[in-house]
Parts: sequence; structure tokens; C-alpha cells
Amino acid sequence: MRLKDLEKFNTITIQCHDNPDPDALASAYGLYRYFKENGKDVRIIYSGPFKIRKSNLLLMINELKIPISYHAAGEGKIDGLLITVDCQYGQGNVTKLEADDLAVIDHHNGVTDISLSEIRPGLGSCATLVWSLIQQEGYDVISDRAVCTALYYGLMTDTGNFSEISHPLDKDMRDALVFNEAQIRLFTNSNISLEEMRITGEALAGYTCISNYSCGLLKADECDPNILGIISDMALQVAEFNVVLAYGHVSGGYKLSVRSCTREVMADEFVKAITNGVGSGGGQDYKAGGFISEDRMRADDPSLSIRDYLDKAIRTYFESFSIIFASEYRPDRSLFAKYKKNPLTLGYIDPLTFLEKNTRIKVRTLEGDTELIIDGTFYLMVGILGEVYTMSIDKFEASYKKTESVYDRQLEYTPRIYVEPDGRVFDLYDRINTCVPYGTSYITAAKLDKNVKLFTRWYEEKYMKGETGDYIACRVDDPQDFYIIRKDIFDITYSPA
Ligand SMILES: [Mn+2]
Repeated sequence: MRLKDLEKFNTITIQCHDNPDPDALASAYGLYRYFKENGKDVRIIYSGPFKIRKSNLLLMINELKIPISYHAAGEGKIDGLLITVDCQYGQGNVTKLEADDLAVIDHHNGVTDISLSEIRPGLGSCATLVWSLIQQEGYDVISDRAVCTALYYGLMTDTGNFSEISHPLDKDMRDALVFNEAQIRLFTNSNISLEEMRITGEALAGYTCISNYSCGLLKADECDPNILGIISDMALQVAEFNVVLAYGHVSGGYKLSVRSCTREVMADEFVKAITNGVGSGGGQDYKAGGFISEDRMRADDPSLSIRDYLDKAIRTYFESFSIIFASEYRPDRSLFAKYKKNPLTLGYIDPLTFLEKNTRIKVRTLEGDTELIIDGTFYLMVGILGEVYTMSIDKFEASYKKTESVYDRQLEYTPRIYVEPDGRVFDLYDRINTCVPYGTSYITAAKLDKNVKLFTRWYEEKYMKGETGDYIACRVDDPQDFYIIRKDIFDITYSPA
């Protein structure tokens, strides 16, 4: 859905979920300003048993002049269009109001039969979704300082001060917004209420430890997600814990905040495993967040408690993989077969065609950000799924032939380059040239029969993850140079030799 599709309505009411949080307020405000500029009769409301009293929310409303009003139950039907933001109409966390027409804009998991809906569960905040929707229609967000500040604060609080961000669009918004720093500082320093301080203290005091795995588990009373981040940050400092999971009930399920300080567990991978099939999760190597849906968790066993679910999921996770150090690995070589690389067209980019030498850049892809300095010695290669990696020009010249064809693969997110010092942004799609490999190269590889974490010889800080069905490969001319190739990539890239 595009916002344009909602412009046939002249009277529009935007509803935040009950107990609004900064993300709901920010999302509503972004939409409000957009519809206002388009001449609509628009307002923002919220309902539920409680009126807003948290000090950071009151400051946000007053400082940014967000025109939100409380709608008591029984005030009657809503005229025109009702849009629920940061929540979905009919779900438990938002009071159901009658209206002529309905729309939903949200970033939580869920299915709705409302046709006017835009739901993107991969995003860290609903603010990010609103940012992209209003920009798509040409709204000049950057000139609207109050909206920028609101959107920034919405994303910030929904992602544990940005530490749990995983989607590149979230990062794009964070880097693009021009916000009022003094106001953000003001809101941040009024963040915790006395009640939340009590919740934090009780969660810490009630810790449990999953034996054998140095994994701390902390249960908090219902609270803002950013309080869970405070709890997990604090608990990770305890010597006995290498991995920490703080969780608390929210409408429809449980929010999780995960921290890790061991190289053998990446927080985002851990939270994805714990929420697999029952919710969603993501983040970075050492900090991540997620959500577990109550309905999906209890699909088979209606009496299952979250504590038992987590205990089992965490043990299953730790028992599901083995760790391989490439330099010491002595596998049964008879399980390895020889494969040859298919002559696939790849993409490459010569950064010197549009950037100066010695420029510090950040390459943003769906997999994450990589920082580099352009020194004239490498090209950026674009793999078959849009993954970007560097290759020395010497190696490139020896292995690939440049071709004239146009790069035409569909990518879920187009890689971008950010120039750190001056903020320039380059969309890479139109700069991708094509090449094909010379000759044939060979590897030996074996299919994995269990999950592994592999520390390559070149980088022992961070593992490559391999799942059952992926391949562990090594170069024919260097038998200790082990690495992992994902099944889907392997099947396209290699054939038996
Ligand atoms: Mn949200």
C-alpha cells in the first residue's frame, strides 16, 4: 500500500496503541504532518484505560507539539478513515473503535484482513516505515525538524538505543535524519520512571542461570522494550554470564533483549534461533532483540510457559552446533568431493570511478555494514544474491574477464556506499559492471550434517555460521583454508567435477 491510496479519504484519524510509546507517537506524527500538508482533516488519538504520564512521552508531546488527544471508550464511531499505527486493528494492545474505513501501518508480525495495510515485520521501528512511506510520496522530511526528531527517537527507543537494529532501512533513516540533539538528550534523561526502576531491580534480583551455558535469564514485569535493554546490558557485566536474555510480556507475546560477550555466540544469530517459527528477531553480534508471539509459541501446547519455552529453546540452541577452528580442523577427507565453479556472470564496481583515493566509506548491504578505505587496490564484487565483498585488482585481473552486459539481477535491497566524512550516499545498482570467470576453478566440499560455527584461518574473532545442508569447502591448493558456502549459493555456483 502507498499513502496515495489513502488520499481518497478527507477525514482521517490516526490511532496509536494503548499506552503509546515513542515509536507510536512518532509514526502518528509523521503521518499527521504528511496528511495535513495534503489538506486533509486529520487528528491523532489514543485510547485504553490509562492516560499518558511517563515524563519522556509528555516532554516529547510538548516539545515537538504532537497534537494527540485521549479518546475515551464510548465516545462513538469515528468518521472517515481510521489508521492504527505501530499496532494492528483488532489486536489486544489497541482499543477497538468503530470507523467507516480502516487502514493499518505497523512493523509487528501479524496477519490482517484489512486490505489497506502496510506491515513490515523486519523493520526496527514503525517510524522507519512511516519515514519511507512519506518520502515515497515526496514529503520533504528533512525540512521538518520536529518530525525528524520524533522519528529518530521512535527508532532509538524501539531498538535499545539503535543496538538492536538489523534492517538496512533503519540504518538509512538513522543516518539521514536531521534532528534536534538537545531535545533527544532531554527525552533520554527522563527515560526511566520510578516504577521502571523497580521493574529493573526486581528483574535483576530474580535472575536464573541456564547451567552449563553461562546464560542468564531475567524476567521483567510488563514494561517498555528499552527497559529490557537496560536490564540485559547490566546483567551482562556479571562475570558468570556470557550470554543474557531479558524478557517481558507485551500485548500478544514477549519482547526479548539479548546480549552476548563471547565470540562463540552472536546475539543476532542466537535471537533468530530462539524465535524461529514463533516470532522474529535481529540485531548485531553482541546486542539483539526479538519478539515471541504467544499464540504461535502455544500452538501445540496451550499450557506452555514462556520460562519453559525459553529454557528448552536455549538448550537446543547450544546443543545444535559444533565449533570448528579451521587451522586445527582434521576432517575425514573421504567425505569431501571435488566441485567446479560455474561460469556465472558477477557484478563488480571500481570505486575509483566515482570516489577519490583514500576516502573512508561504509558499504551497506542486507547483511550489514562494512567499513573500508578506498586505496586503489581492490574492486567491490557483487555476488549472485547482492552480497558485496572486496577483491584485489590483481586477483580480479587473473580470475575474471570484464563483459559488456548490463547487470540485471533483482536485489531485495540495493547496496549503498556512505562516505563517512561528508555524508554523501551512492546507490550502487547503476554502477555495477559485469564479469565472468576465466577458465575453471575447483574446490572440495562436503555437505554439513549438523550446524557448525567455523572460525576461518583468516579471522578468528567472528565465526561463519553453517547450517545443516550448507557446505564446508576448502581450496584445492590450500587444504586448511576452510570456509562455509550457503546451500542456495552453492547450488547455483558449483557443479560436481
Ligand atoms: Mn514500534
